[in-house]
Amino acid sequence: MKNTDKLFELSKVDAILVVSEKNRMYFTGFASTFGYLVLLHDNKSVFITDPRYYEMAQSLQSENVTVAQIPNGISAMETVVEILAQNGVKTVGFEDNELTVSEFTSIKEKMNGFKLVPVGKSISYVRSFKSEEEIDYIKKAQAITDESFSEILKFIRPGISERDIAVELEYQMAKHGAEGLAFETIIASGVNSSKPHAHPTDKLVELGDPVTMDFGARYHGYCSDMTRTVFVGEPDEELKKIYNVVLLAQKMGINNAYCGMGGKELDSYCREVIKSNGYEQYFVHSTGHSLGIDIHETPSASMRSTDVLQAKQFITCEPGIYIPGLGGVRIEDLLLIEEDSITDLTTSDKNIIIL
Ligand SMILES: [Mn+2]
Repeated sequence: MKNTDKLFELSKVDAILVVSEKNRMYFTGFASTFGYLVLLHDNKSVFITDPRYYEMAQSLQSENVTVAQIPNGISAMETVVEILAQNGVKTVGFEDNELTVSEFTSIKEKMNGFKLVPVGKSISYVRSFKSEEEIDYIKKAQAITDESFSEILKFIRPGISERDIAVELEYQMAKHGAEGLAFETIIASGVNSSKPHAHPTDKLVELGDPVTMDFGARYHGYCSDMTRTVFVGEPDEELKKIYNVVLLAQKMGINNAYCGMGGKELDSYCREVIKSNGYEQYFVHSTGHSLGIDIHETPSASMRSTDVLQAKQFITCEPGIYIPGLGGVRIEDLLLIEEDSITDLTTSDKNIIIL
């Protein structure tokens, strides 16, 4: 179980009801499709589940964690309410950023004796600081991603489809130890590469095509994320120029990154390079985001970000230039922020690769 002192300090409630699968996974480290987690002060918690998970969930049982099974004929929420009442709870935090309106309505109905307080932001903030264990999982996920990239370079050639590349890349990640994907693999070749989040199609790779690959693995529930654009045969001069501008922008961001900087500042380092080369209107997304159990977590690096990049947080650095009708380039690395260092966890080459 994760320590919840910081969360209670931020959210100022008597208890927190965790319903979402990912937050249950975050706090307990236990993967389940059904369960309710009641967090109480002093790091106490109750994990409520049904018979499918009850036996497995016994591994969580400790001095601080009680595992409870929903009694026959009693609803899960009745069990929750009983536990809250037994502990003298009056205010209950809920995941306002995870619940559907109908889930919230139902919870509100069944918990009419309690004051409900939104704590989604506090949970996201606490989740943004990674433990050593979480850092190791993300490092391993990134290592799998890098290894798979070096494998896919041997596979890409004219006549192969975007879909073929996606399938092979996903196979390589699985073979290197991924338990799943961090998100749906993006493969975009030729003119498709001007669409930053293109889905892989049956289009065949042709000589001169840029091929953008944005992909990530999942390891112990944690994500990685990287992007490379490679060329199949000698590219058009303009695409080559764009590649070098994106690379320069990305290096400018990474080389100037430091613990305590604003997400907005990191974004501006990259954006300025692109702007001074005349491509400002073609950099259409933000510079970066953190990740963890979710592929997009706080902090973020964008023109509007108010986040400060702090130790034990992650941030991607992924500028891009996309010109409709011509193509696009994106280069993305994953950075780990520490008190006195920034580590680029993405080890794959990013000098222009012409296959
Ligand atoms: Mn990304």
